[in-house]
Amino acid sequence: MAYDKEEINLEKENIEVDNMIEYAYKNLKTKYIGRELVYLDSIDSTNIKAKELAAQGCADGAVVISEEQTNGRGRLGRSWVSPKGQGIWMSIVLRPDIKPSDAAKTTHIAAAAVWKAIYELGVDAQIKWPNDIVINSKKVCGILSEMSTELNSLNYIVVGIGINVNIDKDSIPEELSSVATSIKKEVGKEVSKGELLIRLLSNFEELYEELIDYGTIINSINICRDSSVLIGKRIKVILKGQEVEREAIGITNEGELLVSDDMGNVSPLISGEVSVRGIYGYV
Ligand code: BT5
Repeated sequence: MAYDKEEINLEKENIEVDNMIEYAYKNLKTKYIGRELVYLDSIDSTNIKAKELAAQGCADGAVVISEEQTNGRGRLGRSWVSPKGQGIWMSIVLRPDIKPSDAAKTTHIAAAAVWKAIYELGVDAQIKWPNDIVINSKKVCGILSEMSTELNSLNYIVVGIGINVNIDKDSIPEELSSVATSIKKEVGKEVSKGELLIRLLSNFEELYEELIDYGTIINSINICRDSSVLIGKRIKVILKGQEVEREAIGITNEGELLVSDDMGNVSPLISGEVSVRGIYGYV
């Protein structure tokens, strides 16, 4: 793993962390995901930094991870709260030879990889299509995939993943307390960020290889289906500003959410075009 000493200022700043990076450095067994690792104490957004590095030619699978983000970003210009030392705030740079229209598949791969990593630590979570992981109906992780394209070709994808790992109840802003939670809050004890990180990176690599080798994401989609919090529920779909009620009935092999209206007409929703909010509370 390339370890960017320039960017590591643990000693200089005398920061105490739970050895996440040291642990990952010793235990990570991936072939290329996370082998180039840029570790930061603080950054505006790891996605912004990852895009800069991607434009400068960093390796496929390079990871940017920061102890805190001062301007973490969600979708559609929303913000992502990223308090220092309490979560995994990271971005993966990918250079797959796929069509730009397939880039959104990396969000499903990331969702499945996060879900599996949390599950391997003994915690039961669910996936809320397309980009959230929830525990007990509250959001514990969000994913933001962004891409750079030229005409019909893809330069790179940046997959941003934010996981609330050891956030204390008090560190979640009041306005988010009804929708957000952390793994620590749900299981009642601290979780190793290092262990979660290496499991996430190795799950990601394994699931991503299916896309590279076969052009499919069946293994990821099966995880998204099996742990889906939406399938079988009535949901609100905000489609071009219009709010309608539908039943979520499945997820296609391509990653679209299948919804049915009251007449039984089934249509696929593509991530990015819609915003899904449940009728009862957040989910
Ligand atoms: C997301 O957007 O869920 C994508 C979040 C991606 C964050 C990662 S962190 C590393 C990388 N670098 C970045 O700058 N971003 C990525 P969206 O579905 O739009 O959800 C955003 C909404 O989630 C906000 O409007 C809040 O309501 C809520 N939210 C904000 N911070 C949260 C947190 N820490 N935990 C749970 N919910 C949060």
